[in-house]
Amino acid sequence: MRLLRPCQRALFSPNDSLSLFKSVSHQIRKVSSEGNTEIKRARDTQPSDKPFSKVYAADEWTNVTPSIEGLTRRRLLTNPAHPLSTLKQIIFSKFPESEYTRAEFPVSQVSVYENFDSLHFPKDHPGRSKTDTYYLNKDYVLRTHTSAHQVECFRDIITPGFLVAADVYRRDAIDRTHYPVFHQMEGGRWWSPEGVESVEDFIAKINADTEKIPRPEITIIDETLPFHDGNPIQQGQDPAVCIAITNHLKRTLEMVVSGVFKNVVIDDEALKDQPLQIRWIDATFPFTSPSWEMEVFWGGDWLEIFGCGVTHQEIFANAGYPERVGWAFGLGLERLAMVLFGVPDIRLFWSQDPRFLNQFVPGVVSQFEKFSKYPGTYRDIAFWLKQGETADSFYDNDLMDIVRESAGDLVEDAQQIDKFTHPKTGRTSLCYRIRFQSMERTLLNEEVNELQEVIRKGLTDKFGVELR
Ligand code: FA5
Ligand code: MG
Repeated sequence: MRLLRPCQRALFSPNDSLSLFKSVSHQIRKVSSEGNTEIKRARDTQPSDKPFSKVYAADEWTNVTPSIEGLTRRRLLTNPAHPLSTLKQIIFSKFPESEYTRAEFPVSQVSVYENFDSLHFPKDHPGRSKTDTYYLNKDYVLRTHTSAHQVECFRDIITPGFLVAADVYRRDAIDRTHYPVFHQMEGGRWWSPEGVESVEDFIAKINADTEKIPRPEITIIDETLPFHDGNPIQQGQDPAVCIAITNHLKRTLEMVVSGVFKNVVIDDEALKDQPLQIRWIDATFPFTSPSWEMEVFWGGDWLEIFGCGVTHQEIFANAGYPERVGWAFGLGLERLAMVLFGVPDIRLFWSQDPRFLNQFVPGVVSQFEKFSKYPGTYRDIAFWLKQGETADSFYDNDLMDIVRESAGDLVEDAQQIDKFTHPKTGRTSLCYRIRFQSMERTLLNEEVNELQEVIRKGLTDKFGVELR
C-alpha cells in the first residue's frame, strides 16, 4: 500500500525499528504515569526571570523591547479565573484525555529552527522578517505561534493527539483586536499505518475514529473542496487518505466550535436577530496542505478564529516518523474570548484592574459588564523621512513598537492617515494618528502631551526622521 510516494520506509514491515511507543525524549518528562497525560518540558518547568539580555547575546537581529520582555512574565493562563483560562479549559474538555496529551511550554523563547525551519517555512517567508517577529538574537525568537512546538509534540508525545496553549508574540498593528502578545491553542492528531494491512483498512481506521466524535449541534457553512490546485493535496498522498484525515479534522473542530458557541449569550439588541454564522474557507500554511480557516460572523464582520490542515509530511519526517499522517490546528484564544465574554477591546485581557479581573470566576462564561469607557483623545505626528527613503522602507511596526514602549496600554490604536512625496525635494512625509485612551481612568492633557513628546523623540532618535 502507498500512502505517500516519497516515503521510502517499508510501511508495514513487521521489524520496523520505529516503535509506536518510542520512549519519551530526555527533554520531556511525563508528570504522571497513570493516564494523566499532562507533560512539561524539563527545561521549561522553571521559567527564568533573568532579563533576556543576560541569557541571549544580543546581535544585529535583536529587537525585543523592554515592555515586551515584561509581558513574557505575565503568564495570564496561570490565573484560573482569567477568561482566557476558562476558554482554554472549555476547549480542552472537548478532547478526550486518553487521546490528547495536554503539553505545557511556559517559556516563550524558542529557536528559529522550532519556530520556522522545522515547519517547512521557506527561507524568504515574510513571517521570518525582523519587522514581523521579535528576535532575541539571530538564533532565538519569541514564538510567533504555538506551531513552534508541533515537531516536538509529534516526536515525543505517546498519545495520538496533543494540545498546547501558550502566549505568542508578533510585531503587529495596534487596535481593538490586535495586540503584540496573544494566546494560541495548538492541536495535532496522527495515525500510523503500522500493523495495518491495506489502504482500505487504514482509511477505515481513521473513519472509525471520526465516527466517535459527536456531531456539531450548530450549522457550519462549508463550501470548500477537499483539495484543488489552489489548495493542493501533498504530492504522493493517497486522495482517499487525505479526505479521511480532513473529515476527522473538520468533525473535531466543528464539535469544538459548536460546544463553545452553545455558551454564547447575545445580549446586544442589534445582534439578537442575526443568526450565528460560521464558515470554512481555504487557507495556506507552510506546514499543512491542504489548509483551511474557520471564520465566525460577529459584529458585522467575518472574524478568523483558527487555521488548520493536513500536516505536511516534512513535519512528520522532522519528528522522526515519516510514515505517519495527520492534522494540526492553531486557534486564537482572544478572538473567541472576546465573542464569548463580550470583551470589546483586546487590551482588557491584560488589565490588572480589579473591576475587570473580579468579574470572572474559574470555569464560568459570563458577560463582561463594561465599566464606563473613559474619554480618549488623539494626537497626530507628521514627519519627513530621510532623503532617499520611501514609505516602503519605513515599517509601521517599527513605529508601533516606539509607540508601545512610550505609552503602553494607554494607546488604543495608531494608524497612518497621510503620506505624500514632495514634488521638488522628492522627500516623503508620513502622518500617523495616535489615539490615547485608558481602560482605567481619564487621561490628563499634560500627560498625553508628555507621551506624545516621548514618541516624537523616539522617532527622531531611532529613525532620524525630521518632525514637521
Ligand atoms: C497560525 O499562527 C498557524 N500557526 C495556525 C495553524 C496551526 C495552521 C496548525 C495550521 C496548522 P495564524 O497566523 O492565522 O496561523 O493565526 C492563527 C489564529 O491566531 C488566527 O486565526 C487568529 O484567531 C489568531 N491571531 C492571529 N493574529 C492575532 C493577533 N495579532 N491578535 C490576536 N489574535 C491573533
Ligand atoms: Mg490567519
